[in-house]
Amino acid sequence: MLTLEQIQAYDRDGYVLVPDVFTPQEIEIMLANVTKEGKATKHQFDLKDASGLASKLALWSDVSDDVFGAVTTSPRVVNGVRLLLREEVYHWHSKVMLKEPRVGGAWEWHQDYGYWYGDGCLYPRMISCMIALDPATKANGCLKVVPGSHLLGRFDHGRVGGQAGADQQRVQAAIDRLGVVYCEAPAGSALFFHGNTFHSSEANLSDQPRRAYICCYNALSNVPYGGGGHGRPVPITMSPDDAILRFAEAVATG
Ligand SMILES: O=C(O)CCC(=O)C(=O)O
Repeated sequence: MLTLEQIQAYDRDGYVLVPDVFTPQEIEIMLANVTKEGKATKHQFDLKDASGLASKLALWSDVSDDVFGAVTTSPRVVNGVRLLLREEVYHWHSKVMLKEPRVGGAWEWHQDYGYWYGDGCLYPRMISCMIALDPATKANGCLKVVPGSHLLGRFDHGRVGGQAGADQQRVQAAIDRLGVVYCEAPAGSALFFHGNTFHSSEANLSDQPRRAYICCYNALSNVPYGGGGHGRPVPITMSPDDAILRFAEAVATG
């Protein structure tokens, strides 16, 4: 459960990093599911940065009856998001982010609501929760954020490499005023960030992978107009707190 201080930090900064949300055993199970043949490999594609380096990404909108679904519906994540948004939420989409050693590309500065806006969401009442599967460091391309940028409103976005990137001059002005924080994060931590928080990450030129699982949620009051968008706008049925361990046991015992 988030503390009052963590909620206040999120309101002020547009992000909050919460350590030890998942145990080393749970992270090991998630990583095994990232690397084995299945959902994470089936949906995988490359997204190039401006210099041509690629990050791998697998994205889906359904809540599957597996380890990934257990994380997406974990009360540790969903209750956090509900507390930060102060309302009921639904699952928008989830994604596995793979930054491979030495070749994993950068993510350009953007707001997630920069493009979710185009899906027909009227408000930026949307939150992402980034779960570190490896320790995320400056060297392997951890997420960077502009603190307080969630209060700037939505900037225009265009194409930068294969990605959606925000108006670079305006982003630089925001950085000059607000600064940048490198969100170095231990494995098992969860970084909650607002749909309008500016974020990016640098290429992974280290020898270590930087893998993460990001679950994204929308407020139930913010269902896109026009029938577009991601996910099914229904309240989330939360999984039991030991669901990840139970899935792994079920697979192990056949
Ligand atoms: O994985 C990263 O470093 C960046 C991810 C990101 O920017 C996003 O999912 O919107």
